[in-house]
Amino acid sequence: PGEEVEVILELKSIADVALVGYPSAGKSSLIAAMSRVRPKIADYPFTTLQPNLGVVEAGSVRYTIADVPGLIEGASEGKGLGHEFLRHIERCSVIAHVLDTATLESDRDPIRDLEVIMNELRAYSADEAISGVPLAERPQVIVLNKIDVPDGRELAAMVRPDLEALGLPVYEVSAVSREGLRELSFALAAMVERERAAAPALEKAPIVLRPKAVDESPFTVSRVTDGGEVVYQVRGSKPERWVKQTDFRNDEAVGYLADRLAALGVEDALFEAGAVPGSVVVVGPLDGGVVFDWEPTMTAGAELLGRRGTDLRIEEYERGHRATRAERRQAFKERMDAKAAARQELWTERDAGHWIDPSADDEDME
Ligand SMILES: Nc1nc2c(ncn2[C@@H]2O[C@H](COP(=O)(O)OP(=O)(O)OP(=O)(O)O)[C@@H](O)[C@H]2O)c(=O)[nH]1
Ligand SMILES: [Mg+2]
Repeated sequence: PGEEVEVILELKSIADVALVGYPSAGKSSLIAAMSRVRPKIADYPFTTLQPNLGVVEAGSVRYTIADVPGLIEGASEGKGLGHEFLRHIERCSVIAHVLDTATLESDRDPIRDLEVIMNELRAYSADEAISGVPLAERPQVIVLNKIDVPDGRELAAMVRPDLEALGLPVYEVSAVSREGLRELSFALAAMVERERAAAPALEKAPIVLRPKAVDESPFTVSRVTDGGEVVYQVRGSKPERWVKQTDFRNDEAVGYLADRLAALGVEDALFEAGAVPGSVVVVGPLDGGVVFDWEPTMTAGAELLGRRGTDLRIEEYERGHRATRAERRQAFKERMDAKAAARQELWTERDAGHWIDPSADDEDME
């Protein structure tokens, strides 16, 4: 029989380089200028809602580049579909921050923009099993875009020293005039090659499927016919393990096993399956399991009837033992008779007032 499993597979875009930045920074314009993809470009935020994937050729190096939808402050908390978008960066080994230099009139500037995005990357807890390195710790570059705009070029020159002070390579480009793009694409190619050499196993990592744990029944009881004989078969890792661990020469151990099986519900299940005292019960496989003639534990009476465990007769089953089953049944019957007699004696004593049954009903206490 096969096993039923539940699997969640998540597809994440995979690219060597992720273009990351505020909406309208020019990410789609850049991927269009550097590769053959032609994504939608517009002057309103969140034009891109699904990443576009492009192939860049720089000399002999081919690598993929993705323009991730724009991020805003609070993206790591889900703002502006932040989770959705940050997820796409997870399987990119190099992060290129695209900063808009044509923002002079607004309340934004490249330095502040970078800080915001960096904070979001730091706050985003990626799926370590898939991505390995936290986003904020991946190799990063700064791309100052829109230097074709006069104010943009000026602003880029102003902020460059501060950005370089962060230890990140800085490239001034224009997706419109294509200035600086060749240099940028070769620089990215070199970074990608370094990453590929450093982590060759990343893409080839084996796919691990973790089946969701199912709350399965700890055992099954089935009524089977074995060689013309009706046998109640108990299967289940717990009962089978317990039986294997039991030393059947030790009455205490056998009693303990009986208690555990009863607590697990095996007795009730046997009753339900139609087993009666004396029925043949096999715990484990029919061949090689442990077989015994079933004698239900006497929940209230067991303590009163002598040493713990003497009631339950269990024998390790081996091939060839079946012939003796009739004898064992006979012995069992005799023991049951003896027990019935002992029980009768106890009741007689109780009725005579020698002792009080603590489990008896109130009316019996009178
Ligand atoms: N002058 C100038 N404008 C640019 C440049 N790059 C992009 N733009 C303009 O900036 C606007 C936004 O460009 P997109 O490429 O759509 O920006 P995006 O980063 O992909 O934006 P979202 O998809 O919304 O995140 C468009 O009007 C572009 O024409 C550039 O280098 N120079
Ligand atoms: Mg876009």
